[in-house]
Amino acid sequence: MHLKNKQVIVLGAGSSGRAAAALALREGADVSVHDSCEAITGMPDGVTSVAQASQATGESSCCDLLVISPGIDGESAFAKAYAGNAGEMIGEVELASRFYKGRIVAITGTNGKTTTTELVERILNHSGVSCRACGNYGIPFSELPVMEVPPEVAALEVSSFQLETMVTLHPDVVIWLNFSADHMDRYAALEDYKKAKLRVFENLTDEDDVIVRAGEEIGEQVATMHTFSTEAPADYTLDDGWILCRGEKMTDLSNTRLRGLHNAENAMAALAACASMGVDPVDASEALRGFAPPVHRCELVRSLDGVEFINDSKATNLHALDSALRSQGGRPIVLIAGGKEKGLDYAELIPRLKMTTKAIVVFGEIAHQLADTFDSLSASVPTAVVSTLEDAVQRATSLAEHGDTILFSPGTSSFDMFAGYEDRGDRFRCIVKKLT
Ligand code: UMA
Repeated sequence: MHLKNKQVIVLGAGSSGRAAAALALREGADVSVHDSCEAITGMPDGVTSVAQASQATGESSCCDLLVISPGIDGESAFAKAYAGNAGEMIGEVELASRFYKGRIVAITGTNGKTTTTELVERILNHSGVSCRACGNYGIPFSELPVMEVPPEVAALEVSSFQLETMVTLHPDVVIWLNFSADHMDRYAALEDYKKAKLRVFENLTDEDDVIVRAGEEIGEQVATMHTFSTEAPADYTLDDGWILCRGEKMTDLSNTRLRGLHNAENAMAALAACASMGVDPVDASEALRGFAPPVHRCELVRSLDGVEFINDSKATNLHALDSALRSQGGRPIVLIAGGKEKGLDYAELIPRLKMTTKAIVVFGEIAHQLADTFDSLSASVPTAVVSTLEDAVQRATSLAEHGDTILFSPGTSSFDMFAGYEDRGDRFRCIVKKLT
């Protein structure tokens, strides 16, 4: 793709917009960044900033290439106003892929993407192949092609939002971890969310590899398939704490800090992807020693009077909440859940809640809705409604006894009360650390 002297509009002045603008500028384009916010800061010199952009601004703008940020819905009137006068509309990840010359391991799924992305990055770097985590997690993908020495491999976490606007993106390896409902505030139907995610396979050939959880419905693929599962027959399986590759012992998970079945599957997926990239299995297993999962994902904050406080603020959907409930080693759970309304039906978790929790504390925009949903549990599992996270921690602490776990796993987004899941998890950690 040649951008010299082309008019490029980048829609969205967040981290991906900034990186896309810098890349287009480096390629010699005439770049402007438009955003509906009050004021735009931090853009590279030479980029024109257009703040308070609206549908009307879009209708009166024109460009050769429109690069849209993942947080902006391509179907919104705002985006469509710009797209109507653009030669081509693509996303930031697609733009980066047109200039990045290395190999790509694309990681998608509803949950576990970030841990798996970190694992792929760690294993490859340990094995002497330079790799950088980027995309939905880590740095924006567009930062890679402008590096003085770009890494040989991009461990590219891709969200459905980023895949919606891909055209030619062609990963060498795709990891598909799992699929369940999420982002129902952006998609009209679950099928639309899945359709966006499935686009990751669109340009694969028989020279590529797909790593997929056994039983996932991803359709026919021309690439070579490798399966993993802790429950079903697969190429990578779990036996007595060991990851087996086609029946042969490969990695002893007790040498790592990865806990829970979901993390075993994340490790299997990363090992399989790295094997496809030619990494020796012994090197790969060594790289996992001492690996600590990223914060906000079933993170043990502290133990106080025999009660464990777990921060799982990253659980922004029900699949993640379900995984957390399954991963507490049988300790009775006092669950703290709730947050922004995003169209998820917590009723599907009732059987699991009945088995694993002793009390539930709900807060946030959907607190009362959740209390109604959990009403049928009230005989065995009482639900308390509170208004702040501080109150939620206090109430959960008063309900927990020695040997219990207080699990903060909201099951939905944080934007009703916080700047993001990190902010929400940091607040939880801070409140818990102050408990006496
Ligand atoms: N904006 C408008 N008009 C609108 C809507 C938004 O101008 O109608 C502007 C906002 O004012 C803001 C910008 O668009 O300035 C935000 O763009 P963005 O949300 O795409 O934010 P970025 O900072 O570029 O972050 C994005 C990803 N965000 C989303 O997908 C929502 C980040 O994923 C990603 O890390 C980053 O690019 C780098 O690639 C975050 C995320 O929450 C972590 N992802 C979702 C998730 O994991 O569930 C998919």
